[in-house]
Amino acid sequence: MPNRRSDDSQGPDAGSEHPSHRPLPAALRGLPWELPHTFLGLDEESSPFEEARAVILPVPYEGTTSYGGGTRGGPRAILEASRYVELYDQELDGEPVSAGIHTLPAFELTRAGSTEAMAELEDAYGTLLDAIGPRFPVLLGGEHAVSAPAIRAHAARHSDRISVLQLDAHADLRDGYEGAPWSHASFAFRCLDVADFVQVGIRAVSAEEIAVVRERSGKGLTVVWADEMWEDDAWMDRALEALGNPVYLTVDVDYFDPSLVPSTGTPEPGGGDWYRTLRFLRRVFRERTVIGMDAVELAPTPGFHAPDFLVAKLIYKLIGYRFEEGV
Ligand SMILES: [Mn+2]
Repeated sequence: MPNRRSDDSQGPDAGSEHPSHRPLPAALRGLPWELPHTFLGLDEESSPFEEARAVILPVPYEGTTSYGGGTRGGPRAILEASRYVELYDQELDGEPVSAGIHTLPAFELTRAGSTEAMAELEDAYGTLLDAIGPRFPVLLGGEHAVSAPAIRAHAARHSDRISVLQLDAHADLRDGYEGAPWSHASFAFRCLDVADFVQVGIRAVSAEEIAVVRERSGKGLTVVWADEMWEDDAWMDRALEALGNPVYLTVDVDYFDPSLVPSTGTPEPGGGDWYRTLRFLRRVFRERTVIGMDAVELAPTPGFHAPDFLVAKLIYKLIGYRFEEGV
């Protein structure tokens, strides 16, 4: 049973069962160490790779940020916050952690340039996919550029054309941005040749991008604008109808309203809320096969951890939805 030292719900005697840090000599294991900096604070013994059905891959890459920076600190802040997420999920009436969640070390990508770094990531992520088999990969960014290599690696391993569900304030359909073809503002455009897209929550696009939307609309590209999402839930049906199978989910945290997640590089008013978003995503995980996901663009604000916690809890929720039958 996965466990962590801070979970005292098992009573005062649970101390003897607390997992210790594997690399430590036996004589040091009982000391009051802090939780490991892994997802949920799980240590190696309670979340071994072999038994995990989900793997967390931190990719603290930031190369082409255009406005506020800081996404490099995203993965660490998510892991830090995740240590305080309750393991029991009231909505699911279970502990999604029982699926097994293993946190991998972070990828440190080349600084030779964004094109080189993204080529390196596509290669490394592909190797990772081959190695993890049926496990569910969860990439923690980092800027949104990192989603393109991940999507391309998934697409290369599926004979059916994959669908990408993109939760985002921005369409990211620019053909390059500020001279960088593999920019955070271009990740979706870089994948249109290998995947269909359903974009939800969009509320900031350029004239160049709206031309792409109009040209491709209904032909592998569907946009649910943020202002369509408030009257009723009809947009959920429209998004699901457009969504193929299998699905890769990319969550740019600026999808959420900045009142919930102000800690991001390019915040836009009028974004998604918590319960409506969860309702939609639970349907997605029930009605489609989600083969991988990422959460990107969190730029933590020092001393203000609510947005970090929201992202950590969202990821835990989604892992719960992914393995719902087994919760
Ligand atoms: Mn965005």
